[in-house]
Amino acid sequence: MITISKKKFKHAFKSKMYSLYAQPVEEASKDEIFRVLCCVIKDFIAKEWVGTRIDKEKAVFYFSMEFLIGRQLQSNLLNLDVEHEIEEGLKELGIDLNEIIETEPDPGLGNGGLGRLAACFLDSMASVGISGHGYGIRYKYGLFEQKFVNGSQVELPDNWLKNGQYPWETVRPNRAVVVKFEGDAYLKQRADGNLDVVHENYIPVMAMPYDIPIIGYENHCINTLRLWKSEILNRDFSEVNKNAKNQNGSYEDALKYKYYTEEISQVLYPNDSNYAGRLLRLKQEYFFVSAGLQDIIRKCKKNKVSMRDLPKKVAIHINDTHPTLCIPELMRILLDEEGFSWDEAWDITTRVMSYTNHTILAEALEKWPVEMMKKLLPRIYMIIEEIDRRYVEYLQSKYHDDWGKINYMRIINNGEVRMAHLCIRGSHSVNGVAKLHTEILKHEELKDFYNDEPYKFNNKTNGIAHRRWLMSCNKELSDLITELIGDGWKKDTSKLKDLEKYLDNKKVLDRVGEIKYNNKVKLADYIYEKQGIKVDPNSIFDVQIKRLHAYKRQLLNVLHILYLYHEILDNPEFEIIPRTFIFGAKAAPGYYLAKCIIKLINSVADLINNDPRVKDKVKVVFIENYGVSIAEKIIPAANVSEQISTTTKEASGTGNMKLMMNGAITMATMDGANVEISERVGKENMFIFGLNAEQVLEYNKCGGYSSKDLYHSDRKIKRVVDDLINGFIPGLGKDGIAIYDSLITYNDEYFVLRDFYSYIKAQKSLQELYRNQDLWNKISLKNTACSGFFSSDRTIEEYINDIWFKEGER
Ligand code: 26V
Repeated sequence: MITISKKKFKHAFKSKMYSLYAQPVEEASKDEIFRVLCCVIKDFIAKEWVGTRIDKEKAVFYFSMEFLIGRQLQSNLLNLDVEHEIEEGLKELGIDLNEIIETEPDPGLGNGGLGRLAACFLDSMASVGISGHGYGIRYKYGLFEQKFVNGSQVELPDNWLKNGQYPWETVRPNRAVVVKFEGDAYLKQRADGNLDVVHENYIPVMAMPYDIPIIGYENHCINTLRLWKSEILNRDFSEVNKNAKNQNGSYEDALKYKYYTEEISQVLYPNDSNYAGRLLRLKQEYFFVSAGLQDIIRKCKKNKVSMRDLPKKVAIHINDTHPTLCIPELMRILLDEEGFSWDEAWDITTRVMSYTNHTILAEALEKWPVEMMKKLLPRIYMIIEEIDRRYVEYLQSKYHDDWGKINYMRIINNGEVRMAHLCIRGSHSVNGVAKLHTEILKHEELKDFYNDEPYKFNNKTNGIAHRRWLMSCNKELSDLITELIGDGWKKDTSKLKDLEKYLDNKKVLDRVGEIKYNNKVKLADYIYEKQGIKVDPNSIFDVQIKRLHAYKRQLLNVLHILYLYHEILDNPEFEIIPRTFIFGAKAAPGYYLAKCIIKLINSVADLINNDPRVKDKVKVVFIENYGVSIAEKIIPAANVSEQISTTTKEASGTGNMKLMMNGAITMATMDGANVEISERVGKENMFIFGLNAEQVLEYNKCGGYSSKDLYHSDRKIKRVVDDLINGFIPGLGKDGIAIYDSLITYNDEYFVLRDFYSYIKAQKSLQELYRNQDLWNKISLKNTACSGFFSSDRTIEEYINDIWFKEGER
């Protein structure tokens, strides 16, 4: 283990301050202190950060367009087990570590669940000690910064790199590779009769790797997240220059070329549900896939791994369909550069690749126009065409003339390349991210594929890095747990179960309540400081934090708030335990309805928070710019976890797991991983409501229920819906009309009104439970005790055993 004594640390810190900034510690700004601290830590780990060790063990490469890693300082200190020494050392230098932790920028290189899951997986791969690495894009601008102006969302660029350099990264110019776009690709007959592949007049783009260390928990294992930046190719790659366009052209051409290359890693697409078929997005996808694969092949060669043995040494994971091009790119390398036959190359490729599906929303499925792909990636398109041709041949041999089925399943159809189909065909494993989601994939969305190759399909219920989401963000609770059951749970979260011994221990339950209260005070301070709203830490903190999307039904939550407001106005004696409703959510910039819902929540907040008749019994807070760092403040303070998606629509959810682990009680539909949560904690220890999966699927088959009938037949429903359009909510304006239309004119696609009463009823029972603080704290502790299953260490072990490693490979 790396050991850093306080003395050694202080010495290193002071001298690093001089070498970087030529000044003594006393003169340094917080940002400078932060940067120096990062350098000192990087120096300490330098010897142990050795790369992939592919000669000795099999390596996993996790390809993802998004890695939402969050701040690294605290997590690195924790995993290196040096937090105490460094905190004390800094204190002696007059520096408060917590303040420095807060100055770190939060790299927003992801949209939400999928990107955060990738980050938790990196943490777990390092912590269980496998050689598992991430490949992604070093976006200059991450997910936009959200501001509210008159209650509406406004997006500002997320300039996380500020002065150009992220202190945790190391650039490795000697590992740069060239990615080729456009040009002409064709087969040419050689004198001996064999075919050569020619790709000429292409546009070369340089992929520059920036490495971030991923430190395992107390285990010496340091892996790498390698993010690629796109740059112009300005060195003498003579081989490349021979073939490439734009190397000797005009000044204008040079500018165009510069723009063409640099644009690729400029900005993360802020949309996580609506696939738009943009050329730049396809460029991004091929850019990092090709760079990553060339890098892997280079590593293998350096370590004398024969290409035939690739599946024994390398597992490549495709995180949703965005890195699908891994499949044809590996085929290209094996066919064109390594001289394999098609069948050999295909066998190697499918044994290396595995794929995770993260959504069944039809609008998120990637389908690229053939013409676009042909022009941008001529050689890759030829290979996809051949994969499709052979697939059709295979399907025909099996299903004969059932062209309905064949056309439905094939990869290229109607002038589009369907990425999910390519992934399924080109991988040996296809997994969903929670039980229900996987069942829906097998029996509904992908049923033809499942019936055809059932052995490929499996479930891997998501998980979360408990080190970040409990040990770091909720130290007080973490210390209490250790005091009660020892610290074995930190490396084996199934031991959290031992907390059940204390479920009837009044003293322990009081401490659980006290810790929650302390966390609520901290959050209340943050809310006051940032948004000027006073909230009462004695009220119930009811939290819904996730991307804004119609299917996630923030609207149901706010309609319930309006319902309570009416009840209070109707009857000043209305019995209600004071509640603070806390929202955090970003809407995709082009998602109109989602933005209207943001405006609605903010307008309702304004109305209710300032109405003296409410007497502070209800407060509504929409926390601006929700992201990883803000989640770390909200989650430990939550009493209630709102997981209220339309059943079948949320593939898994991971916020639900974080909140449960921190002792929040879940209000949920039986959707995604809420099902597994209920299996672990018991239905009696959560609040379940709403249509179940069969009912939703049934309704969807027959066009839904009639929201108009329900609206006209129920006074209370009509009242809250009418609030959207009758001026009851000041400032809402036309945004209310769009929401009204989604519910009434367009027949409430997400069953908001259909589930309304069921939700209200569940909310009433929740309030009753809160009256009994002992019982509430008991259930809160029970939630933590039963949350061990949701550590991503468990998830990663399952990926290792069932997908990435065969017997003897670990
Ligand atoms: C989709 C698209 C569509 C095209 C434009 C860019 C873009 C970017 C991201 C995505 C991913 C959407 C899928 C996703 O994030 N799914 C979430 O994955 C979580 C981790 O498995 C899971 O917990 C959530 O339930 C699921 O919604």
